Amino acid sequence: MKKDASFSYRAWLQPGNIEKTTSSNVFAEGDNCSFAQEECILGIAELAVDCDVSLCIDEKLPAEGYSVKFSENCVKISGGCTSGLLYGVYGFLARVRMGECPTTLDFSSKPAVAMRVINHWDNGDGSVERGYAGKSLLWKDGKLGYDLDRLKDYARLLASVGINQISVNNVNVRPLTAKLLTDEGLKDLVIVAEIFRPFGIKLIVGVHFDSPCWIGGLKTSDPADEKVAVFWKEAAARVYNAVPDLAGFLVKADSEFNLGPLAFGHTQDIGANVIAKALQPFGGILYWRCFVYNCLQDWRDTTIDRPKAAYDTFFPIDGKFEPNVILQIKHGPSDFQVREPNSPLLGAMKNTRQAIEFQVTQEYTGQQKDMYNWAVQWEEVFSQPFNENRTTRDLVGSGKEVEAVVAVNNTGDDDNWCGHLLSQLNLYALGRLAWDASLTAEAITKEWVSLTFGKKAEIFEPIVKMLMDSRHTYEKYNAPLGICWMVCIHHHYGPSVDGYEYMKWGTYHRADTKAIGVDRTSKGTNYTSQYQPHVRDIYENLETCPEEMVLYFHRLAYDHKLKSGKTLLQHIYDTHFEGVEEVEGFIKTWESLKGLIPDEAYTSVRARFDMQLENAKEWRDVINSYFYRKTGIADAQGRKIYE
Ligand code: GCV
Repeated sequence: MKKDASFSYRAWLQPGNIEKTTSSNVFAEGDNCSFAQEECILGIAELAVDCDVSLCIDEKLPAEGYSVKFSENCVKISGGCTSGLLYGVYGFLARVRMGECPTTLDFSSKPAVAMRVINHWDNGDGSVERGYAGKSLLWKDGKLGYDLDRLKDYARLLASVGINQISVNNVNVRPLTAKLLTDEGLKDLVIVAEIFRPFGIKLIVGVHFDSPCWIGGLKTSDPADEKVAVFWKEAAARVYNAVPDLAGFLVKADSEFNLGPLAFGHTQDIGANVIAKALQPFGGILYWRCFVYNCLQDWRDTTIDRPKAAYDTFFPIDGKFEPNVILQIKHGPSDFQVREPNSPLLGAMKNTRQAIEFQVTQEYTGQQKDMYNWAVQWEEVFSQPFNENRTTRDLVGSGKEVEAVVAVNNTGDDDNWCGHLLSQLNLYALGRLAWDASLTAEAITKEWVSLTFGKKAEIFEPIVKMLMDSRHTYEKYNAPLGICWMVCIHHHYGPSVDGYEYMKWGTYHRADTKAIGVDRTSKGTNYTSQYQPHVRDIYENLETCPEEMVLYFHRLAYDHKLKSGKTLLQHIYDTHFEGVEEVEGFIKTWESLKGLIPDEAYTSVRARFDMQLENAKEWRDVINSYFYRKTGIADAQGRKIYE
């Protein structure tokens, strides 16, 4: 039984979240509308606008694009294909829900990138790696298992923001999920594909590089071995026989204890190409992740610098990949930290297809206990320069250099999908930015708030403001100025300044009593040389390096004067005090909404703020005490710092 009467279960365009007024007629012109028709009619009938609506396919439109136009007392929604039509209906519903009058509508839209992808890090036992919203929506008891209605609602949520591919299992493939390539596993995959297909969403399967041994009975997974090539060909044929419209496979190799080509003395292209060739007869894509680094580093060795790993591994083999390989590159060279520069690999390879990878789930950004608007950070990511003429937004917006936007999802079987109700915004934002990279975080935030809470100023304005502030507030009480990684080890919530400092993972701040940071300029690890010359020069020079990430590139003394005139140390103290005060401010704002928004929404978010406040205080006190103890220098304002 659907629970869509409950606020927490609902999200932006779910039927039931849309107010009914009067009824309208919906006409579908031509049989080829039928695929999306049921969903379109359902949505429009729920909305019930005061005019008729006609739906049609217009092949002259861009394939997934659409147009919406009112004329002669009828809103005509046309899509370039059935998915385009569906996106047109969602676009129409969103505009009306946001207060536009159907009779004035005249707009068209098309996606910037062809592949708009959500990766699930869901395990066969129903747990979700870095998941903060309950159990998996897709897996139960060792196999694909789900609540059918819920999964359909989920498909609608994703399609309503233009997502068109999802991977169904964790990139850290374990024996249970490796079975997806077997006849047994495929039975379930067929059913899941049927649920997502009407919403224009294709499935991706995460596969383990060692599958030839794990499930193929071979003694090696060496990609140069002929038997291994045969294994992959047979596996691909079997999967495509069951799910002919599968988008492809996704591989995490040579990373965090997952086997890869390196183990057999090969470069990444040799490993990827054997699988890619097996997918070619079926038009399948191979997403190959670039998160390749040595996670067994010696912290004493200052010559190795983890952020250099992806570029060092992949740039030299640009052009060597099969045409159906897409390299999936995390947006930053570290790992979805609160502040880091963009990966120098993005856009650098001229002859290799690329995807940018984001995290919607809040692994390092408050784990859906703390409010965090990723869209603000993604806008900053898109605004970073690629060279003197272009930004990352241009690489994505052209749909050429970066052909796919991928993100690790933040949903689970919690009633409100995301654990923190306000984290729904992040999933919404990801879809919107993948569709149109030129959208601002503010525009997207306003859309989501108005779709979710309505547009009454006394509700709309404070919620938008809080969400817009949330990323910088979180950053204030987190690791300072792009230093990264001061988190508790393994689970990554809360502060532990030296948690990773003497470990193998390559994530060091190297703080001593005088200074902090790793010199990544040409005088240090020379990481800066991986950027295009214009950008390299910006980061190389302390004067031009953006201050908010200065500690990513430079090692600085605590008494270094920042542009504000404050010392580095005083900046650290101030921001950590401010972060807590701002969270206290969020709580006051939220409390002013009591009675104005549904109780369930009010109560659940209010409870999250208690957790956030505790976290912010913990960060403030641990970070400030750490630096006070290192330096012995007191806060200029004499505030309480624990000794
Ligand atoms: C799926 C980080 C996370 C891991 C994750 C990995 C990845 O290291 O902590 O949980 O593994 O990134 O992106 O593969």
